[in-house]
Amino acid sequence: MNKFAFRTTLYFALVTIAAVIALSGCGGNGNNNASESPSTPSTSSAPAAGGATKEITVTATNFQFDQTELKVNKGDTVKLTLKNDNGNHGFKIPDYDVNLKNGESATFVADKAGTFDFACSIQCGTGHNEMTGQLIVQ
Ligand SMILES: [Cu+2]
Repeated sequence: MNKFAFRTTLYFALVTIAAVIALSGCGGNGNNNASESPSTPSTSSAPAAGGATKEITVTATNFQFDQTELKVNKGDTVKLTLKNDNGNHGFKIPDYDVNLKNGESATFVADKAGTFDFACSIQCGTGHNEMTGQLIVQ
């Protein structure tokens, strides 16, 4: 009885040691992979957040904007301000959820490349429909 119990205990002890060695080997590899994976996305997202900051003031008159083409680089932080010299005009870029009234500013990250229309957002008079332009994110 005692001998049998001792052998059984010894057997389980050996199995347990073998299992611990096997698990620690796998666990070591798993930990290395896990610590590399999170660092990869954080380095790749860093350049997007590190773009330049561009401050652009668009001046509106009856019936045009002083700039019809705004060029920025993808990843830039853009601070847009609308200034009305005469008339009552707004400034909208629907694709970037920008809609400004006179004197207002909007700051956004140009994270989508492409050409996006902007336009006057206030029905300002006869020339309203000609008050358009494009934001070019390259
Ligand atoms: Cu208008």
